[in-house]
Amino acid sequence: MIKAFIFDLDGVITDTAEFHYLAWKRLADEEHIPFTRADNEQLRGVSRQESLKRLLKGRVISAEQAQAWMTRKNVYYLSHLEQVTPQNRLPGVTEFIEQSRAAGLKLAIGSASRNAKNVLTRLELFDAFDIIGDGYSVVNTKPAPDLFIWVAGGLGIHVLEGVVFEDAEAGVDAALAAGFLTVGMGCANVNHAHLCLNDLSGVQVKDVLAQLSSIRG
Ligand code: B16
Ligand code: MG
Repeated sequence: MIKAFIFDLDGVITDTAEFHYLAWKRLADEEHIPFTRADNEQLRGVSRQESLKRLLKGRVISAEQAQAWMTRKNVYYLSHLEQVTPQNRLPGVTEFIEQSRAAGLKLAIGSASRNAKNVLTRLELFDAFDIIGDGYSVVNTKPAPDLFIWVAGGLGIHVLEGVVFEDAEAGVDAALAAGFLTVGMGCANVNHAHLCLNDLSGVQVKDVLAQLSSIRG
């Protein structure tokens, strides 16, 4: 029986990928490292540290320099976050959360971001979830299953009782490795999920539950 929905944040509840791009791009330009929007797609859902590693494409920098660059990128990112309001919730999110609550489901966030609580506060959704797993919750980040298992523990559910909504390949990989049912959002990089939705606009919770329940039988 499905008891909980666990949502990734960036790409599912809101879209901060553009802000991540602008922040990494500024850093890359300052350091004369080529970085394109296509490169940015490879950073979806992975941690800040892994993002830097992918941006560097084999270039070697010291641990101190890496730390300083990540801090600088985050300062740039935070300056973009200042413009985030509830208007930045993705289509259908508000209604889908309300429907899920009305259906008696537990709700959680499972995000790789260390800024997740800040973003949720700006979206006025901090109190909408029973538990928030973020970039501080576990050591091993997506695609490792650890974060979603941590969230399931906090919710008091078995992994077989949860559904993870994810927009990133690494996120669906993590949820599948943990044993959850998965909904791929945006469909581009997530066609290995059990179900795929373009967005949550007009989506009925009862239909999602019916389709996923039929998969597990
Ligand atoms: P931060 P999600 C992820 O959020 C982003 O998709 C990814 O691009 C970013 O590198 C990661 O958070 C870490 O973010 O620098 O804020 O800690 O999709 O897992 O909600
Ligand atoms: Mg995401």
